[in-house]
Amino acid sequence: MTMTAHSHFTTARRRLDRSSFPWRLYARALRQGVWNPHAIDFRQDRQDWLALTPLQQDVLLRLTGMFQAREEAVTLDLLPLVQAVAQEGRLEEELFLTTFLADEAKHTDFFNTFLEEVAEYTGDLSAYHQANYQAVFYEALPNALGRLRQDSSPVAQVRAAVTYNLIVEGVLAETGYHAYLTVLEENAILPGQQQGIVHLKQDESRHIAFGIYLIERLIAAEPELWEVAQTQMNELLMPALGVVQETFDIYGEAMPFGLTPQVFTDYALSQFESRLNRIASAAQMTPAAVDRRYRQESYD
Ligand code: MN3
Ligand code: FE
Repeated sequence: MTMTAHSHFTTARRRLDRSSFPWRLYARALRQGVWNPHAIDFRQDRQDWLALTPLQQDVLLRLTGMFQAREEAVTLDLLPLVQAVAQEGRLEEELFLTTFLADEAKHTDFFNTFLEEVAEYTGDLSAYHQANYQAVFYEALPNALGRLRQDSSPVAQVRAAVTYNLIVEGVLAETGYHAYLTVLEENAILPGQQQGIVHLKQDESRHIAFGIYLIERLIAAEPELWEVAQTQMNELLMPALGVVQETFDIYGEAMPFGLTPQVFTDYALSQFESRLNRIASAAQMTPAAVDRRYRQESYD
């Protein structure tokens, strides 16, 4: 569908729907999403970095190398979803999505700043992208989102949101930052990096909330899409968990910081399961009931 003319403007016919979930997410982004990676003081982080062992540095560089490319990927790949939502004239959703894309750009900048100011790393991080990581970030994510350029059908939107919000952000980003922050806190290192990760976690939680909302909205309108969502999740859950496993396999018993794969996978799976249940419930609801549930829930 190519839009060549506007039939009307939402804000001419009505005012912004401020009790809608997407508008409330947008309002939250206006309050919470205003942080500046360049205002973070990384001086102590640099001192801490120099006191780490080479193996500890290698683990943190590997994680950063994975986080960095992931943030770049989600920055590069989001636009077709924004466009699909815009084409449907969903103004409140698009307002939120403008903050979403800016958040991802900021996250890309944040890890880059860490590499420059703390690790002072000038090498190529691609070697840290192993087979499962490549399957998700080099293939599955750009495929699912890029598809929307030719086909913005509800099926393609569900596949895109499951891939982007539930797997890449839900299983991988959220879990990665949770475990990473736990390590930094327990070892009392990298205070600037800790501050940034706290912001990133808040940002990601808004993004994931939007993705779940989008998937529920689509499934409530077309319950058959629940099958599509499940198939997409089942296809991607193994490579996503494989990203964790292949990272631990590199270090074996020598893994520093007392890190275990369970810290990652237990958290990932419990978050994933509760979201799955929530989405499954939308398949039994009318679009109006889903909308009402979101309006009634407190999220401020
Ligand atoms: Mn991000
Ligand atoms: Fe995100």
